[in-house]
Amino acid sequence: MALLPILRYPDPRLHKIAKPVTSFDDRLRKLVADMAETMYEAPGVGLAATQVDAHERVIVIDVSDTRDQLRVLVNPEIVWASEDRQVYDEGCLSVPGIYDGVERPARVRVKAFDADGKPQEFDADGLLAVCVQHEMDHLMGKVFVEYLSPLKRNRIKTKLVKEERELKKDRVAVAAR
Ligand code: K1U
Ligand code: ZN
Repeated sequence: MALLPILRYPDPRLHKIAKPVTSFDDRLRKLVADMAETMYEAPGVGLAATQVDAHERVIVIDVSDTRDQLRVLVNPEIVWASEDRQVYDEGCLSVPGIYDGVERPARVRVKAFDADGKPQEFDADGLLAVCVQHEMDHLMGKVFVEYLSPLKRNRIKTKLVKEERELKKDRVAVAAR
């Protein structure tokens, strides 16, 4: 298994649209295992393949307190969404340190495959519903800050670009030692 680098907003690769998985093979199982390790280490409750620069419809999620209930969603689809909506303070491993409220359907029904190609269907509410929708947005090239006002989004972009510049400077200084 391996830890994968997570793309940081505003990296343009976060806006690529992921393609459906066509082969349920060892390569897919390795991607899933590496994504799960990366999500647990971050730590996060979800991760989409887009965030690790793999543009395939693959998501890992674990919203359990015990961190032992991994869900692998390959080619996920939302087949039903409730009319009632909830606002949740979302975070994102690609937008570190930023949390803000996003309104989405409170409950969804999801169809997907696991890493072996076995079909699954389940209803989600609470954090699981939020997380599934947030990760499925990533697969469509959408980052949660796009739900915020242009003013907030631009402030976040400026902050993260500055942080990235500082991180790069630090890396150069360490390499030159
Ligand atoms: O997509 C991602 O970057 C993962 C993201 C998922 C998410 C969290 C909350 C609301 C919507 C989507 C995260 O996991 S951010 C980190 C986080 O919220 C968290 C980390 C450890 C324990 C509990 C929460
Ligand atoms: Zn995210």
